[in-house]
Amino acid sequence: MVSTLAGSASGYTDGTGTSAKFAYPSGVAVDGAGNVYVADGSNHRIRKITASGVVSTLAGSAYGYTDGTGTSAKFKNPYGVAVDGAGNVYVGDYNNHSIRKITLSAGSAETTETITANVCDSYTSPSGKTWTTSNTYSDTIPNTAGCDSVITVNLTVRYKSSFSFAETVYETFTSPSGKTWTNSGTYLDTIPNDVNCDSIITVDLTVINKLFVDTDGSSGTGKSWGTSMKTLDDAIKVANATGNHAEIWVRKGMYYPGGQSSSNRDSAFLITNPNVELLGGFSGTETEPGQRNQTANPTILCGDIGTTNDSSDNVYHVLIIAPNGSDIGPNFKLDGLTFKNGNADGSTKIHLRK
Ligand SMILES: [Ca+2]
Repeated sequence: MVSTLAGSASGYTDGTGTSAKFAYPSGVAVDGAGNVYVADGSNHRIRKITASGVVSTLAGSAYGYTDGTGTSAKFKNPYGVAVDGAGNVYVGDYNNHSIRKITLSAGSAETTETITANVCDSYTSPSGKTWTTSNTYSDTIPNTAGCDSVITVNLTVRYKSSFSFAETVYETFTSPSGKTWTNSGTYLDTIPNDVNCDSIITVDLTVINKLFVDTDGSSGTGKSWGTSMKTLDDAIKVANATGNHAEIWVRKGMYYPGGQSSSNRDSAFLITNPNVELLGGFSGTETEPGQRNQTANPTILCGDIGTTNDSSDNVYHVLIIAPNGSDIGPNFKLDGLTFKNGNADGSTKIHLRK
């Protein structure tokens, strides 16, 4: 049965188990307490692995030759390693052509290191302590030689969770996991994370799909009466682009395809979205279509472009409904609108204005 005590990809990282990295480790040796010493060749360091898999750097730093303590010492591609009964470590220092000796200073903390851990729900430290909340912890790992290791654990704990929230959006909602919904409803979604600590969310979704148009208003985004769009052309363009059920609420006033000053007789309000509700007769304060007084607030779609009261330059068609490749949908509706002054006196086929 083979298992991995420590290490993963090539690199240099102290840590626990497979979160630690080595670069071409060669010799290994084990002391009486179960600590493993590794000649970490291409990192030019001697690494120590405790019996519970915590990897630290015993000695060495950059490529070189320096005697000293801990990381102030330097090796060149250490290759072999051995440990005696007193805990002294001997290193075959390959490219320094020398045998190096590492003595342990008894009586003081042997190693101090920091572990960063991201876990799901709980974390068990090398000494057996279990923590369930994110924090910075200190832990002491005793060993039989009395040379304790003191570790600092920067712990981030994430929890398997489920939670609900209500969301009101315009047209579409993209969930944290990337799903997109375009209709009101209650949806379940699973958000995975990098420590396999999934969150299950329930979204109570309200999708608003109204566009507000007011020829006397400002050129807004159309999401409310206060931010209405100025032209019906723009609102229809937005509704056509989605293909979703969209209501266009048009305040009282005169609306000309392409604008009153246009000279293009082929201009028309062109609806290609088969699920549009085009509603007129609003005063600009309503929250429900049933509140309209269409007689008092006429919404007029007018083809009298160019010279006013001269029909010879008017548009051929005020409104064209041409859903792309389908019939109109169940939501399609025209209501509360007055059409006038189209002049279909042309002799050719309809030219659709896109
Ligand atoms: Ca005219």
